[in-house]
Amino acid sequence: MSCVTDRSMPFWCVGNPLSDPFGGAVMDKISSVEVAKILAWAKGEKLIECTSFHDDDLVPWDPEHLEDDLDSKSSVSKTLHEIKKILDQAGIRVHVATCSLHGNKLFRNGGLCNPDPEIRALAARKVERTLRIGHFFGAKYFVYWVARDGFEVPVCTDWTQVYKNLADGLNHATDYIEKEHLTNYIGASIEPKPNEPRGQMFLPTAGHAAAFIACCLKRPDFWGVNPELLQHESMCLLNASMTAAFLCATGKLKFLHFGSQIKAQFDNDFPPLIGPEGLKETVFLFKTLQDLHWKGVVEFDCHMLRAEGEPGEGIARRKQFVRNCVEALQMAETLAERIKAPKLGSGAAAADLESIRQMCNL
Ligand code: GLO
Ligand code: MG
Repeated sequence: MSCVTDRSMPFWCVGNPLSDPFGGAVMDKISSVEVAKILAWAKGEKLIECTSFHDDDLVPWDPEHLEDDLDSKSSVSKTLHEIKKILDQAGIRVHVATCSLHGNKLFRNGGLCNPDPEIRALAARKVERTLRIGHFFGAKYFVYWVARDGFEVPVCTDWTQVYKNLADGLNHATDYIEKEHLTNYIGASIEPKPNEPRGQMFLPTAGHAAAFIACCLKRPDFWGVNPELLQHESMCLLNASMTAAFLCATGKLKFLHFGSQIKAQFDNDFPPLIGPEGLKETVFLFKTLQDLHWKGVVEFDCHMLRAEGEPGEGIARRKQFVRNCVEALQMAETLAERIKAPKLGSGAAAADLESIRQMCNL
């Protein structure tokens, strides 16, 4: 039995024109409306049920007009309505609204944890606008990804303020949800990451995030964690099955971000099962989730390989990318189902070999 209730493909993964720190975009940039049309196609093909977005994926942000979404005559409001019409007609639900606090250079030294109170206030207003946009689309979750809330040089970091500022920023988000009656949100989630874009991030692992929620936030039951497996775990040599099991045991596993990764490298964000490593970890992850009877949303958070982009063929390549992700997820689940319960205590090496034999039908 599949543990995946819904498959989500975010705007930022489909829209990506494939640039990296060493070279520019290889594919055509497409508008958020065009991304919505690709998602609508994917829903029609029965590949996905939902999507997610950063505010900036849909519409530009102007710090001089912090409430442009509320002005029905603004181009922001018009674009949001246009996108909603496409998603609604296709029957795509919105899973997550997340606030981009990493792209704009104003947030280069952090968003909610920025040492400058004026930038923190601006970040809070951007979060409010994102929450309103998410409400408009009926998003189920608000997500905080640590992004630029981190450091390179510990002695330049005001450790007396970091976690207080972070708690204030996240509590402000839930206060705003309550005050404005944004009842579409059934929860909020923290996405931990060890590093990149900062040298170190303030919530590097699922354990840090879960402890922070329990000890520092006003509404711990509303908050959970969405780990990114394999990428963020494998970057710091943690094991995806253990993270999933830990979050299930603590009742904090909200949903998964899913992709593939070479261990201890920069954030590869390879599509699932793609790349030289990770097949076994991915299959074992789904076996663990099946054994734990977890059921939930799997959201692809990965990107086409830059080498696979083809100038002039952006739409077709993007559609193929969505299909590949979904097929890889099905393969991982099918392989996980093939593994019969290993005899616990039978010797780790023997159990491991047996699972490979079953997976590969040997
Ligand atoms: C980057 C993260 C990022 C988040 C996204 C949602 O490494 O995975 O893509 O998932 O901003 O909050
Ligand atoms: Mg992610």
